[in-house]
Amino acid sequence: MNQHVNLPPGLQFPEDIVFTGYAAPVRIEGEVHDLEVIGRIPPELEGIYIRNSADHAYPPLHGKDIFLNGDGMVHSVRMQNGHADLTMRYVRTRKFELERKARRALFGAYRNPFTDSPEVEGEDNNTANTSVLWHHGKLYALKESGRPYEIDPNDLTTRGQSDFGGQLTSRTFTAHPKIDPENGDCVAFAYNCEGVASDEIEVYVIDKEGQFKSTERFKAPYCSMVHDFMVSRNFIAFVICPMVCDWERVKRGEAYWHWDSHKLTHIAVIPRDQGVKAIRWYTAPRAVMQTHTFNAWDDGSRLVLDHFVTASGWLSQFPDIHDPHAHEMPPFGERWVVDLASAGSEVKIERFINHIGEMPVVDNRFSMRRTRHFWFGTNHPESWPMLPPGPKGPPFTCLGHFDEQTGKIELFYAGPDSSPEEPCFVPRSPDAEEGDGFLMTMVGRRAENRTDLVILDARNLAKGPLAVIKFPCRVHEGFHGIWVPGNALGSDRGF
Ligand code: V55
Ligand code: FE
Repeated sequence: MNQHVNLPPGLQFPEDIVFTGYAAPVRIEGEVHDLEVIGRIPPELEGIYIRNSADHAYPPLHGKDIFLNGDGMVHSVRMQNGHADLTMRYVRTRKFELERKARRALFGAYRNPFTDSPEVEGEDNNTANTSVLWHHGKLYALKESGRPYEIDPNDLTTRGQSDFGGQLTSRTFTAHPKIDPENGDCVAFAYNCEGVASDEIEVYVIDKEGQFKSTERFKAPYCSMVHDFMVSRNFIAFVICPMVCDWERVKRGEAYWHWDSHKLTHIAVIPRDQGVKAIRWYTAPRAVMQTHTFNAWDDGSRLVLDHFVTASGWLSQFPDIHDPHAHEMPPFGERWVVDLASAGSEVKIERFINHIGEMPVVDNRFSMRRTRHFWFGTNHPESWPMLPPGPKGPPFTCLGHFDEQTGKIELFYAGPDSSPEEPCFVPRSPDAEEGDGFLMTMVGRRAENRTDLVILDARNLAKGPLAVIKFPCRVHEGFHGIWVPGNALGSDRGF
């Protein structure tokens, strides 16, 4: 409770779910060397775990905001010889720099330039807050509404906005690029290529030196949020969901996205060897929203898409245009099968992980082919109590591991008042078999207002942590992270 309601407003964050409790802005930058370690960090773990988060630097211009609109704050935990060091640093976006100078928020609602202060008209609102990409020896902070920001992997300082040396034609770039494990190509895309409400999508192949091998453009059936996509050995697939953007609504100052369940969910299938000229469109049997993807694979006659899917949009943030009272539905793990041989356009849907979950992960050395192991964040209310909902809904209490060969799901329960975040798989060695390695995740210790990084045996989650790396403070809840092996960073980085 705010006990100072009789004082005039100064610099205060709102008293709502986005800005209080474990979700409250942290805003602290710096380093902590030699974190406390309970147990033993496996000696194979030599490298840096890096992840992105949305940590509002200033109270919102219009009194409230959604959590997706916080400023990009990158956290890294560098591990070597059983030691761990934490670094936390804001991405120096144009938005961050302008607001820091003004000592207040200047940009308004999520991605809506019509709600910004006049003094930042025409300025880039990118928060760079969603994920990080390590490719061609460079680290980038990504947000789907703008261009990448290059970050120094050593100290997380910002080198500047990047268009990959003039090669990126879109004004935007996805936060979910995929690396092809066979040749190191980065397969990526951009939507809203021409800015607000644009229905243009571009597809890129970037080689391991950072050179664009191809840029191709196609039009979506309507403008919608294309947060993630899927790549198999031979195909690229986009699931176009009716989380729509309409220029007139944006111009009136409304939310950037609305859920329109009267529209169809479309699937675009693009053969990687032929590109967008050979695009084929399929339709899902009902209007649903893809949240995040595990992986895709094909076997000549079928294209298989494994992902989390919800029967509604993200209604707590982006309203339903037909039913303002509609409830947000939880995501389940679904397998969508596209029959490549058939002339029809329907996809077959099965619930292949019958758990509410999100933040799906596979062993990326085996992605684009059929994988055996699947990890995700989840809950198991029959065994362990749910936690009070935060801005993203109920926090996870568990991580799950689905072994498709045995058909079993094994859970790691993080403990009372504890919430794991997106897991990150790290192989034990470059040539270890699929799934042989570690799963690491930030864990919110909510009662203590603190965060840990927990390391598990990826194929034995129920055994509990191999190591718990304790932070002396809370770091803001995040979205997506990666592991960069020390040998990829080179000896000039101290590895
Ligand atoms: C997502 C996250 C975003 C965003 C749009 O997780 C979609 C989905 C952190 O920002 O802007
Ligand atoms: Fe995401």
